[in-house]
Amino acid sequence: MRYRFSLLLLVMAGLVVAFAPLPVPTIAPQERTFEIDAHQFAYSPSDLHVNPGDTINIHLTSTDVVHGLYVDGYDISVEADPGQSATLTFVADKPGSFRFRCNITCGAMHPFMIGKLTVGNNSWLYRSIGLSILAAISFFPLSSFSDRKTKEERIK
Ligand SMILES: [Cu+2]
Repeated sequence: MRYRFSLLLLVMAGLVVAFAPLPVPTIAPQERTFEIDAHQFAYSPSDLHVNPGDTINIHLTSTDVVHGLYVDGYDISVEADPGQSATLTFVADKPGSFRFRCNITCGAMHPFMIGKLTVGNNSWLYRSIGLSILAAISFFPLSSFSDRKTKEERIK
């Protein structure tokens, strides 16, 4: 009986950790500008962090051949000619992690020309850490309790 109750409690705690809405920090949307250099075969910087609702200006400058920048999930792109800049402006209204990549074939290593746009914090990371901690905590008392139970049953 106590075993069932603690199991139920753990399942409920697990559901809370997995699905409860995180407190949303009230950050007013801002306008952010990123100067990104594109060259064979990388972006610099290649890791962008923004808050949901931010207006993003990406100034893409190519320092060698023609490069593009396509943002997965947002389906938007921009193209920069050699030595030129181009600007991509959009509102980061979808939270999550998105890859951006070159969409103009620029050479042998072109498929590896990628970067990452993170909109908001990665809540799934925190949730999975929370769940694994919960699993680690729950394993010991539950297993010792079920051991005791089987011993009692064996005595009968
Ligand atoms: Cu390319």
